[in-house]
Amino acid sequence: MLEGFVNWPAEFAATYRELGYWRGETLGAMLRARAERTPERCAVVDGDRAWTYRELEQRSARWAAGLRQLGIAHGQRVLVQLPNTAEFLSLCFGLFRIGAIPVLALPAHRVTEIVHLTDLSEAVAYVVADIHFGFDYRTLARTVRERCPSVRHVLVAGDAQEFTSLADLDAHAPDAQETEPDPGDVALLLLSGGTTGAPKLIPRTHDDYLCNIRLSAEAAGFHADTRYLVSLPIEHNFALGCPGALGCLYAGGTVVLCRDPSPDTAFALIERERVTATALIPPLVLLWLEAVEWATENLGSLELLQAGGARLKAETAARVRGTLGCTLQQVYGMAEGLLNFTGRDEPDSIVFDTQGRPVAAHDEVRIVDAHDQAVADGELGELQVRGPYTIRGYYRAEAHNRQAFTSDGFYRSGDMVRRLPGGHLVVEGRSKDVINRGGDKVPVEEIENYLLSHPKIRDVALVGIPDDAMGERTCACVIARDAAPTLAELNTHLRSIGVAAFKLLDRSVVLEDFPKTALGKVNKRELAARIAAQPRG
Ligand code: J2J
Repeated sequence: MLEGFVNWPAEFAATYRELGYWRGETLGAMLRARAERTPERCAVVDGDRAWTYRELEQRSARWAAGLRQLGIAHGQRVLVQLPNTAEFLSLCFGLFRIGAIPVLALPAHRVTEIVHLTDLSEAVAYVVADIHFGFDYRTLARTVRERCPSVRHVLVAGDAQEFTSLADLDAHAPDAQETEPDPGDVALLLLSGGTTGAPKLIPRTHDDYLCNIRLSAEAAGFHADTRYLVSLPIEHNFALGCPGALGCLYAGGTVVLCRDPSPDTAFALIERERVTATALIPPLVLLWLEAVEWATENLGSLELLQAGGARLKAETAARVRGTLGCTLQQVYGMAEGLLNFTGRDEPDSIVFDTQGRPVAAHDEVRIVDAHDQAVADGELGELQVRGPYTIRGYYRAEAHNRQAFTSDGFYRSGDMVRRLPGGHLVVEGRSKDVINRGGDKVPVEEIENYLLSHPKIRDVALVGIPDDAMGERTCACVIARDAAPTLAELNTHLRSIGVAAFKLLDRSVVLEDFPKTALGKVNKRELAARIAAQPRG
């Protein structure tokens, strides 16, 4: 058992097995079974390359052998930061086969996040692309090598320079005798978007993640003819397993990889590859709806658009069928587990105005007040959940887990929701200090701490300002020491620390003091309302 992993209590595990949520299968075995059933079907399309199920399976077997040759063993962690490429899949399945654990970072992450995740997971290897969107990840890898003693190997997709080429893994003959991990073992570590402070890691087991994948593939109606476009970063839970790329492989369909979700790139792929389904965050839904007006590509193959990550406006939801010609499915999910989907056949009032219902009958969702007491249906409260694919604790985060989970094992989501009589949930807001910038989660405390190290800042409060396109944007409210810092100065400071671009500030204002609550804390609600009412200067 991986140290730092919080397992489900034995009686819950037994129930989940008995009820068929956990089926004792590993992710590697899932792919093998598909490759045996339909070896010649196309599993993955990446640019001009297309791999059948047999090819993906065989490649992952060779890569598993290559990874083992490097000394990477069962239970060890490997930090993976790749763009949406076929290599991501052969690497992850190679790691799954030997029981090594991919830690999934986003391509947008920079040195601060990567060093933190590497140290937290004590990753033995770091896998990157050479250059993606003008950024040279080998530079980042050099810093990680210097600062993180656990990292023994850097593997690079493309021009490896002084590092090991990922393509070299392909030269190995598969091991005759592989030892399968246990289905109850941790299969992967996902990144949390929703916690306060430094990013946390979310351990998902083979059993629980396959349950997540299967239930979401069913809810999305995936089948062998599904052609799923990976528009969002594949490392994100939504694009990876809800149902995402893995759910598409589970259903025996074809995964089409898209390097970026711009309409230019994505529409061309939808036409060329006859894509049937994809998933987007709300600002991209808006962008695609606008772009359709002038697009010349034929998007007629698209049957299903999933939208999630942040609240989709009902008016936007209502435009999807008429403009893109496909069914909309709202998805309210979290990397910690719980998934809610609207049904493909549900009435517009549900699909436009709610964020769906839990996908498992044994998702135990309770909506509570500030004292953890259940509120009546229809009342606003915090969503807490436990269930067959919801974690019982973050990885190596004992102190944080005591706050983030209740004593009876419910995850405190921090989401403020309302439950309608039919069980559908409406997400109204958040009790946690995280700004949801169109699906990208900005951890407030982390950014405030970085800003406090700026010499011109005496005090700072980061607030979310409502925004039509993004849902929220960030605004730093600053009390200056003397001369006021400009927005550009603050962002230069954040950049020099090395944070993901989506965490840079959209706006800054300088104030004399902050409004306070009765308890003397900064009243962020009032602060945000004041800023929102101010014209931009
Ligand atoms: C409002 N808020 C939402 C929605 C997530 C599918 C879809 C999204 C994620 C995800 C995911 C929302 N409306 N439709 O993992 O599998 C906010 C909530 C939630 C947090 C989780 C998936 N869908 N949210 O966004 O782990 O606040 O996962 O708790 O990144 O996003 O963030 P994350």
